[in-house]
Amino acid sequence: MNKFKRYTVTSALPYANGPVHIGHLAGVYVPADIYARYLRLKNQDVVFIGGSDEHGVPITLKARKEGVTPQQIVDRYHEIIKNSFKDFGISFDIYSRTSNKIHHQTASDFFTTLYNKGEFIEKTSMQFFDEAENQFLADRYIMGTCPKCGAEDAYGDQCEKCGSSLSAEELINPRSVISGNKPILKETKHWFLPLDKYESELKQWILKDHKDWKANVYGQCKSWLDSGLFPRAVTRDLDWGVKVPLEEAKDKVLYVWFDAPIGYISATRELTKDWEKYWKDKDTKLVHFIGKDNIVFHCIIFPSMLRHEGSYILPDNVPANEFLNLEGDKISTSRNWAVWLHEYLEEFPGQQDVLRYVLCSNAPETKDNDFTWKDFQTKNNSELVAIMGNFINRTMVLTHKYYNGIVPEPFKDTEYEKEIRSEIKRIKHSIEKNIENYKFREALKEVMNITRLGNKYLADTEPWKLIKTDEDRLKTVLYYSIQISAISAVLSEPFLPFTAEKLLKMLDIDKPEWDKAEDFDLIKSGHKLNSAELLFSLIEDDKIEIQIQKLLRSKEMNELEKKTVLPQKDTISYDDFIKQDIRISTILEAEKVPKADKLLKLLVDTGIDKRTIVSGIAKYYRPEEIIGKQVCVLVNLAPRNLRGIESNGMILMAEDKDGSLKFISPENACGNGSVIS
Ligand code: B3M
Ligand code: ZN
Repeated sequence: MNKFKRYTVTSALPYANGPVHIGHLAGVYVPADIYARYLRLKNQDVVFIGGSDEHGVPITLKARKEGVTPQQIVDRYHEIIKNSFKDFGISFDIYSRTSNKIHHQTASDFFTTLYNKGEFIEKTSMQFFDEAENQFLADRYIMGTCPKCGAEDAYGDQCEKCGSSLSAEELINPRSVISGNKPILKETKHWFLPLDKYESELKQWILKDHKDWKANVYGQCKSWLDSGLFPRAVTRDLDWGVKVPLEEAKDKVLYVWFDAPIGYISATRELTKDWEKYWKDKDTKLVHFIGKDNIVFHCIIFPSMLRHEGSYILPDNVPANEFLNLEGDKISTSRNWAVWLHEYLEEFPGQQDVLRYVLCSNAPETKDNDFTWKDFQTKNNSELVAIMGNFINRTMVLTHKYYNGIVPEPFKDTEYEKEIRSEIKRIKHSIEKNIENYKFREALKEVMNITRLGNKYLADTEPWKLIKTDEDRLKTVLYYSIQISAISAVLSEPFLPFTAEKLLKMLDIDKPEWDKAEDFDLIKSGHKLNSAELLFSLIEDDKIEIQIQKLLRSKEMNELEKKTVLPQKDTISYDDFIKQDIRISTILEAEKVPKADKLLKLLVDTGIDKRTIVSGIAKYYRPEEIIGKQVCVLVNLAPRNLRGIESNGMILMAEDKDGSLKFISPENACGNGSVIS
């Protein structure tokens, strides 16, 4: 790791059109935070950059849907996202936003430099245009049938069903997302980055020089490069975004994927006057943490921009993760199939590290993975509580019990202590190697091995027996257990920062340096420990059940949305229709039918007479709430016998999508017996 003098660590800028969920966390922010925290503990010069992506069609579409301005949307979600990251312990050095002035300036200048160097191709072409709305339909403003898989709701840039990346002209039956209209084609001019011209340098840089990249990243790049690159438009006919700094393009903005990655640079400028060394010095290691859907932008397009601007370094690595699913299903904002960070923080206060732990140990590093609430509970109860929490607690309690919390003087090391020293050294080295190779799951496993080792040590040496038989040995065992506790506080910090802090407080020491965390003298004999506190607590079934129920409700709502209206029945004649005699009637009495939980027995005034009707509405109405209500009654239906009661007619009901029944009542009171026709 000594090849580099400093580190610039970026994490994808989330669109400020919704809150952050566990998929974002597991894919990007948890690994990036572990990496940045580790580097800081190693005394490296590091900036960890984050911010909201506030441009692009996802923002304007959301604003349109809610009838507010794009600025209102980004203001709202930027706050939510920023606060939830902070409360979750994502240790950004800056969390900025792309609507900032400094960003508009930086992105605009970047474009100008490329423009002045003659990098762009200018091209006039026909693009979809919504005549009624007087607007070009860029990216997600256009939908249609996917030419690859036939899905009817593919966007102009991508089909979410099959994952193909598309261009708008390929869509079958294109329609405007704004009006639903069939678009026309209209001429417009745009500026393109000639990726085809960069193909061979990209092939060299990625396929030859970066064989070290993760297999999923390398593989995706290879398939892009193998199928040939094309010029890519970096301007759009939209009014929300960074204005194109050209007189002839006053009504156009930069493509969101042109300006967003420049946001990393703008944020660094905002953070420090010394920003250039983090972006322009070849002794700086630039690492982008992203999700797999962002690979092409960070491995092909942005590096091409950086290289041809001329003054910037290129990323050393782009450790993209695959996707995290939730309870076996793809996480989806529109279907509300997600665990939202801001909600988790409210519902599990003080338990940030449990989620950090579960997301890291389950991170989709090499393939898509699944988050389940049951697994969350198990990982907490049988790993965090039973291994780490248990060891620390036993060590604290024993030291308080036998030595009033004062760290004893060790007597003499045996073979066992020598083994512990070398095992801790091995673990520490393995954590380092794994973090530096972006294998955070493996690293976390090793972190747990520290206290696993501690537990075994206590079980093997049995201090509770030693107190009677061999106090010298007892002192040695407790001394070592305390050192193991301190070592685990340091080495777990990147993963479990809240726990590490709590543990250091219990041990009453300042955070030791990473490199010291293999010495067994982080805490001196004679030092007094603070009182013991539990590091983790058991998560009971009912807490998990609440979360599962919450997801089930989402699922039900989605099913309902999906249910379509029944098709129309066969045509009937007017004569058929007027055979039905339907009258406005008032319910006079209502009572439950014994032993029939669906039925109510009603007495209704039909205007013609007062009669009894048995109706299957008991699940939807209580008897006392419907007395006096006016309803529609089919009065000439042949009498039927229901549970021994003769029913003379039928109350007309509307059946909702979920199967529930609702009365059809006149808008204003009507005379009983009024005919419905
Ligand atoms: N906002 C896309 C995303 O959230 C985009 C990332 C920008 S990183 C410069 O997937
Ligand atoms: Zn498709």
